[in-house]
Amino acid sequence: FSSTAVSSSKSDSQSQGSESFFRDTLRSMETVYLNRNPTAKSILELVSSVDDEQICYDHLAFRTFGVNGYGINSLASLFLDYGYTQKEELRFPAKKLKALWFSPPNSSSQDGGSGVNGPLPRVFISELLVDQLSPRAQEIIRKYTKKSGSGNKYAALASALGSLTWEKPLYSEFQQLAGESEYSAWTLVNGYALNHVTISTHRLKSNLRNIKNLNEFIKKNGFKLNSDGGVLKEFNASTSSISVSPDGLLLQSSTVADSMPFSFSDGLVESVPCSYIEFAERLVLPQYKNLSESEIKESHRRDGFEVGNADKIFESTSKEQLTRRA
Ligand code: OOG
Ligand code: NI
Repeated sequence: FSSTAVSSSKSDSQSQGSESFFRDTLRSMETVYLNRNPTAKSILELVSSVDDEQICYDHLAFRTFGVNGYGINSLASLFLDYGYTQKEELRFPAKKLKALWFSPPNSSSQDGGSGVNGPLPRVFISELLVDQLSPRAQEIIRKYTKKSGSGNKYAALASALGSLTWEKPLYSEFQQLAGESEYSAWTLVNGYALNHVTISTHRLKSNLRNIKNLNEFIKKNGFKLNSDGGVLKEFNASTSSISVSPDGLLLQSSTVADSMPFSFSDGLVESVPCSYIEFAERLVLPQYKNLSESEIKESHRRDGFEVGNADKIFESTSKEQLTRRA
């Protein structure tokens, strides 16, 4: 017999089984996210209620501590094992972060489904460059990751369960980190939890497929969008919450994160930022401009991420945004 035939049929049956396990894992991560973030849940319900929309996720995003095996790779291994491909690295020197994004396997089925049942999303994973923080901040992060033992090996499991792999910190430690890096404080109390899902606006059917219309709709329904809110932005109010890549083809916006009470190990219960929801519109690449509407596939659109856009989206969990009026 031909060994290639045997191995290909074997891998076919393997990818069937593994895809459903993989999607179940994503579904658990999503359930944790929806239970903790009422704004994200309401917005997903609201958008799907508009002419029975099927929602496609553009990407899922996670945050990690880049220290002792707790960085990007601790979560990326799940996605790589289930057929994702590592793509470009992005750097954010001021925030002391780096990120990698991963493209989904194109073998994925269920193109008609919604959310985690739909086309598999891209994945964006960032990590804090812990070595660059102050000695005090490093001490806190190293203390908890060390206490976590081999927790980094169970990053995906922790995300699916909604558990921290380390002990809960003291409130004073959370505050210390928040003063230096909001990202580090967020990661200390949220761990590997899904940071956001992103609605792919161009794959909606109603006029909400235009991100401007979607933003107006979200605001009209009483939700607050992440924006710089700076004086200069006031002159440009209609677009202030939308980030546009230099090529003009990737448009993104996001809500301000919800907050939840968190029980710190010293008994204090304080409100901490959780997750947010993002919107992304990917326009058709210039070389495919002549394709008809029905011929346009996701692969004909602007792919990837953009440092300038991401830099602003990271602010969705910042204190400045959470305490902003209107
Ligand atoms: C990620 C922010 C960047 C994007 O799509 O560029 C991002 C985060 O807040 O962890 O989501
Ligand atoms: Ni994002």
